[in-house]
Amino acid sequence: MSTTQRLRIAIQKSGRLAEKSISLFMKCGLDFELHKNQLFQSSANFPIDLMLVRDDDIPSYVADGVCDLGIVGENVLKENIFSRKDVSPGCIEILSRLNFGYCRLAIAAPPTLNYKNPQSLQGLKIATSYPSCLKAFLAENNVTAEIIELSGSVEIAPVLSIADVICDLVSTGSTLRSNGLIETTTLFESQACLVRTGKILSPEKMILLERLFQRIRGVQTASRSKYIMMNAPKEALPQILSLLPGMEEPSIMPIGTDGKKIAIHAVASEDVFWETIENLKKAGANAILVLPIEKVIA
Ligand code: PRT
Ligand code: ZN
Repeated sequence: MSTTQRLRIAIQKSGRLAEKSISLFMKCGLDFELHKNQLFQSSANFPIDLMLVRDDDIPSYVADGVCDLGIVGENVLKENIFSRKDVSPGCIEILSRLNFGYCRLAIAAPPTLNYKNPQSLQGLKIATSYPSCLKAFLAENNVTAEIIELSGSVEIAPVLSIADVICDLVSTGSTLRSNGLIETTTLFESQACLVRTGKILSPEKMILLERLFQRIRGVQTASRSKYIMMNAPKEALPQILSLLPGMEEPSIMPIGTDGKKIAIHAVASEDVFWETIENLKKAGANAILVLPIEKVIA
């Protein structure tokens, strides 16, 4: 098969999204012989080549059609779109949010600043690696402030008196806490997303994209679904069904000889929490089993 009929997907080479991006494709059944320091990693059992690059470059590779797809944080995508240097909105499309790489872009300030709302930023110096997102946020709030662009270690800017406050990515919040900063307004929430180029793809590539996307959806549905089995008295069935989240068309089978007990098997489309299991037990269920699901194809 010629390379033009293989899908090329840009993913982060190393960093927070790298491992989970590869693992998503592996869960989709794709095999890769991973060669370190090689730009392209080809799948032996699906016509896909992964291109391993810095995350900041992914939006422009996808927008230009160098790659057909990419996995990138929404934060990086937004910064590229707001800056309009390499990427304009129609050149790239989010196909799916991938439920990893969660973070938020937020303003953080020293407690002495007494930050109340975005207007508190008027006339201040703000350090950030996201100047275009910050510029758009300040304009939206009619605030004039000086943006100090830094490529890393933004959190130390206030202590070095380079800036009064910062605008940075936050995940657990521990970096801010250890630098004596308080998280305030969130500009936006972010997670890793699958993006596709706005360029027209050949019919062969569209078929590959649809096959891959179906597998990704299957992996995502499976990761939040559980297979649940239990036994219960027949009369407890209505209450049991009301307790189970997103349970569709359960299989109900009589067990024993007196017709008083049933076995219930079902797929729950949401996680099954311990509280739910305790409530099922109170409703009369026993021998409750909750199993992970590997693949779901509707
Ligand atoms: O080398 P390359 O350019 O590819 O990678 P990078 O160093 O620019 O990015 P990397 O690997 O650090 O992050 C990749 C992506 O992960 C980001 O673009 C986000 O989409 C996502 N992500 C999720 C995060 C975080 N969580 C995160 N916590 N990116 C960065 N951080 C940093 C943040 O900047 C701050 O310094 O972690 C610190 C805060 O973390 P907490 O947990 O202490 O709040
Ligand atoms: Zn980067």
